[in-house]
Amino acid sequence: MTATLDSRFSDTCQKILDVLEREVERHLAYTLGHDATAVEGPYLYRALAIAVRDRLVTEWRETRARMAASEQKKVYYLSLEFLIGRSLSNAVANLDLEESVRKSLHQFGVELEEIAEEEQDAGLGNGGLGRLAACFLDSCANLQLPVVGYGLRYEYGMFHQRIENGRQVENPDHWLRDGNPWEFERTESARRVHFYGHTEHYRSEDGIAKVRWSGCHDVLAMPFDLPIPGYRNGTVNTLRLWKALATDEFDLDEFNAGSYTEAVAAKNMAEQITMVLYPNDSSENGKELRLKQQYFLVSASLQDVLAEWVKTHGEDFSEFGSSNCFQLNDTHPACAVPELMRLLIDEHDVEWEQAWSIVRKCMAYTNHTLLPEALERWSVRLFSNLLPRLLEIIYEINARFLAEVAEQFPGDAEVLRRVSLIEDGEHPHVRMAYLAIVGSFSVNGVAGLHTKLLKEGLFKDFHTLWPDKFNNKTNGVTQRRWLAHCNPKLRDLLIESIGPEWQTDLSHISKLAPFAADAGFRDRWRVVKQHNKQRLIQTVKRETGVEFSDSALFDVQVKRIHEYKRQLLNVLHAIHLYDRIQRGETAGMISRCILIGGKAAPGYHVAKLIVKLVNDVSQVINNDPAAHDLLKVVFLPNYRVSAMEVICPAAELSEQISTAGKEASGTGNMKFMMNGALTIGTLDGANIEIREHAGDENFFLFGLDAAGVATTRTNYRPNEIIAADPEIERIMQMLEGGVFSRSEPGIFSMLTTGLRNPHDPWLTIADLRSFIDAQKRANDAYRDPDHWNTMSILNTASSGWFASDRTIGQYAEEIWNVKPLS
Ligand code: 26W
Repeated sequence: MTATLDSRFSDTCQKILDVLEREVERHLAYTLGHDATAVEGPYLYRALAIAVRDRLVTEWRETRARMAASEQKKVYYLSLEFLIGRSLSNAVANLDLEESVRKSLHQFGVELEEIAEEEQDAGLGNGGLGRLAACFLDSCANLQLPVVGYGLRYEYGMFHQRIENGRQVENPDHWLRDGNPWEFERTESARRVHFYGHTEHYRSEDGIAKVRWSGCHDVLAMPFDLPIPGYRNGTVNTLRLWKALATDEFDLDEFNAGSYTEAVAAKNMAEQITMVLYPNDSSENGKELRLKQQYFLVSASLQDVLAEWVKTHGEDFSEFGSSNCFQLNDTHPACAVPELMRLLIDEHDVEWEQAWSIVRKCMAYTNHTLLPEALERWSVRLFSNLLPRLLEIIYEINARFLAEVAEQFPGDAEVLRRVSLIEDGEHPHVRMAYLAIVGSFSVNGVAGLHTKLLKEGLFKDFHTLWPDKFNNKTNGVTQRRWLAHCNPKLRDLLIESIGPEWQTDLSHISKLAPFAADAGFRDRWRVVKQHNKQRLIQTVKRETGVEFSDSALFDVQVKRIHEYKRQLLNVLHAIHLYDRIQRGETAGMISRCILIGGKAAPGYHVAKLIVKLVNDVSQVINNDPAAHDLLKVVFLPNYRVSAMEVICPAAELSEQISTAGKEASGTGNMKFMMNGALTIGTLDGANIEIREHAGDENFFLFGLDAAGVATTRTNYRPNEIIAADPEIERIMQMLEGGVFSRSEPGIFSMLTTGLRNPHDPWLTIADLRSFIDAQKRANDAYRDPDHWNTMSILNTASSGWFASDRTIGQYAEEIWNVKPLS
C-alpha cells in the first residue's frame, strides 16, 4: 500500500470506529432509553447488537433486491428447526468488525466475549437436524446462493435442563422475553392458513370441476426475518420465521357468541401453534398440535413463494417448477407436497397433471433417521378433521401412484400394500416419508452408509422404482463457527502457518499436514489445546463444582441422550476404569476426565434414567480419594450450541459410539475432528468417512459394523458374554450390586436388565470388550504426547471434506441446480 492509501485506509478504520462507538452510545441513550452511567451487560449487548445490525441492513437490502430482480432459480429450505445459537459474534466476524467492536467496548471496560455471553441461544431445534439447518444457511450465504430458510418462530425453544438429585428437570426457555434484536417483523407479508372445516365440490362458471375448502378456522402467519450474513462477501440472506396470530374475525365472528373476555382468551388457540418447540428428536407422538405446526409452516411458506411468483409472472406457472426448489428437512414439512397441489389447483386454477409435474420438479427430500419409531405417520382420522382438503389430495396422489406401480408389477398386490401412502388397518395412517418420496425428484441420505441403508432397507421398493432419485449428501459443519469463532487461538495459529483461505474453503486445511512433523509446531499446537482445556475447566467447575485437571485426557460425549447413541457404553467403561483403580490395577493408566452432556426427551424414561446413572456414577467416583488423580466423571447440564463452542476446542477424545447402522451421520463428530480431537468410534454414519479421511492409524475403531450387527442380532447371548469376561462381569456386579445406587436400591434395574436382554436392540454388551480395548489403545497413545499431537494435527488437517460449504456445494450442483447470485 502506498503511504497515502495507507493513511486513507486507517482514516476509514478510525471513522468506522468512531461511528460505532457513537452508535453504541446513541442506541443506549435513545433506542433503549438508558442512562449512560453504570451500563449493565444486557443493555450494552442490546445497544451493540443494534449497532452491528444496522451495518447488516444495507447489504441485506441489496441482497434481497438482487434476488428479486434475478431470473435465476431459487431455493427454499423448509425446516421445523433452525438451531442457530447466538448471532452477535457471528455478525461481528462476518462483517469484519471485531477490532472496532473491541475498541468501542473498551470505553465501557468490557470485552466482546463478556458481552456476547449476554445473548440467549436461539434454541429453535433439538439437535443434529436443527443445527445442520443453521450450518447450511451459513454456507449458502458464504457461497452467495439464492436460498431462503423458512421456519417457525417458537416463543419457547428447547427447554433448559437442570439436574436435581441427579435427575433431569426441564425449565421453559423463554428466549424472547427481553426481545430479539436480530428479527424484523414484516406485517405486509402476513398470510392466512386454513384449519378444520370441510370441502365442497362444485363446477365453475365454465363447467370445470372445482373444490372449495370452507367453514375453516383461519390463523394468521406473521413473518419475522432474521439476517444470515455471508463471510465478508456483501451477501446477507434471509431466514423467515412464522409466528401464529389470531385473525381479527377469529374473536369477532366465531367467538362473539361468547362474551368479550372469552373471545379474547380464545385467541390463545391460534397463538398456541408457535408457542413451543416439541423437544422430541427420535419418536413421533402423533399430537394434533404438531401436525398444526407442520402445516402452518408449509402453507404460509408456499403462499409466500407463490405470491412473489405471481407478482412477476402473473398466473403463468409454466416455469415455476424449473425456477424454484423446496428442500424438505426430513418429513416434518412433507405436507408441502399436497399443499402445493392444493394451492396450484384450487387457488390458481392449474390442472392436476400440470400441478403434479410442477410439484415433482421442485420438491426434494432429505432423510435424517433410520429409526423406525422416528418415521412420521399421521392418523387419517386426525388428518381428515384438521386438513380435510389435503387428505383428499393425498388420496388422489396415492390412487394415481398405485395405478402406476400396478402397471410395472402386474398382479403384485403385496407390493401395492407395501408402498401405499396409506398404511391400512383398523386405524389407517398417512406415511409421510412415502408421501415425500413420491412427490420429490430427489431423495437423499446424510452419509454414505446411511444412504446405502436407505436404498437397501427402509426405501427399497422406491429405490427399485426410481433408482435415480436417490443420492447421498454427506453432512458438514461450518468452520467459521466451529473453528474460527469458537477456537480463536487455533484460528490464529492456522492463519499464521497456512494462511486464511481455509475460512472460506476448508479444503485448504490440508496444507497443515506437513506441520505435524515439526516439533516446534506441535508444541504450539499443545499450548493452544491447554488454553482451551483451561477454559472448559472453568465452565465445568462453575456448572458442577468438579475440578478437572489440565494434564488429564479430556474424553467427551455430548449429544442428545438416546439408547442408540449408547451413553451407557461410555458409563460402563468409566465403571471399568474405576474398578481397575479400586483393585490397584493402574499400571500405565493415564489420568482421564470424562464429560457427558445432553438432553433427554421429557417423555423418554430410559434416557432420563441414563442421565441419573451418569450423575450417580460421577458422584461415587469423584468423591473417592482413590480415584482422585486418575479419573473424573461429569455430567454437564444444559448442553446447547453455546456450550459446544467451549467444549469442542478443548476435547481430545471424541466419543462416537452408536450401534452401527443407527446414527444417520452425526455432525458433532466433525466439529471435534476440526478442533483436533481423535475419534473413538464405530463404523456408523459419517464416522466411516472421518476414518477414511483421517487414516486408520489416527482413529480408534471398535465394535460391530452394520452387517455384523444384523447377524449378531439373530443369535445374541449377552449373559454368556458377561460370564466369560471377568472384567465385564465385575462391571455388571458393581452396577447390580448397588455401588452407584446406595440410597435408592434397584433404580437402575431397567438398564441392567436391558443390557442382559438377548433382544437388546443396541447390542451394548456385544461391543463392550472391543470398546474397552480401543479405550486402552487411546490410553497408550496419550502417554506419548508427541505422537498424540501428531495424530491430532492430522485430524484437523484431514477435516476439509466435512465443511458444510462442501455439502452445500453438492446440493447446489447435484440437486438444486443453482448458481451463486452474481
Ligand atoms: C418426529 C420426531 C422427530 C424429530 C426429529 C424425529 C426425528 C427427528 C430428527 C430427524 C432427528 C435428528 O436430528 N436426526 C439427526 O440428523 C442429523 C443431521 O442430518 C444427523 O447428523 C444425525 O445422525 C441424526 O440423528
